[in-house]
Amino acid sequence: MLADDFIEDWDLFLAPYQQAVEELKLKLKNIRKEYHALNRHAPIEFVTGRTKTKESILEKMHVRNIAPEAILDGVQDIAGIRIMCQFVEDIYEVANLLMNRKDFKVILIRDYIQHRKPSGYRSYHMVLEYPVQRASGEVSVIVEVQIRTLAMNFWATIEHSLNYKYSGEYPEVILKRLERASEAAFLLDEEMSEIREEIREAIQIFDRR
Ligand code: 0O2
Repeated sequence: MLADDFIEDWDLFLAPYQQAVEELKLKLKNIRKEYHALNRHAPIEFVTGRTKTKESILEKMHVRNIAPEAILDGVQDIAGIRIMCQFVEDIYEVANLLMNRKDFKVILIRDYIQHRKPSGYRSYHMVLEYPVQRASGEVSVIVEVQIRTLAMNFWATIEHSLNYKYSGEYPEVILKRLERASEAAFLLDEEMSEIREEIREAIQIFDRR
């Protein structure tokens, strides 16, 4: 059986995921606002969100050999939220904040900061079970939250584009450069963490102007 037969109406299937992404984006932006209102350093720099398209869900299922019945377990990032932070320390502050929320449940954590992927990818992933209120009642959807610094995001965005270009089969020279760039992003994060108090004060002075 094909996933296309398994899911009769894709718009209907994706609607709760879209709602979850919109609601979570708003909630996270409000956390940022709250910090600013209190004149405190906001651990969230900016938030983006997207729902995977039918085509990209089908592609992931094909590449990973996921059976149609296993779509919900196999594709956990149909709804995806990305939270960008200035400092690595902010990532763990945000993770802690999310862990203590009552409006959803954190069901899985993948810390690719402590355990960098072989590709050089670093990011903190949380999988949430998020209840969405629909006209038909409550539906629980799975949302993947990626929390990263701006440097981690820069590297991941570039690597993602290159991955498409080379279909994951990088020439040796590109592979080496990506490794070096990942190390450079790591060092940049370390340097920024060292001087974060200075940077925080400077930003607060600038914001008050
Ligand atoms: P897209 O287009 O960003 O949506 P598994 O690897 O099987 O344990 P799974 O489901 O792949 O688990 O989850 P994982 O690896 O925790 O997270 C998947 C998502 O993380 C990817 O989604 C990417 O967004 C990001 N990601 C993971 N590894 C890398 C990497 O090496 N480079 C980059 N640039 N991003 C990565 P998709 O669906 O693959 O892509």
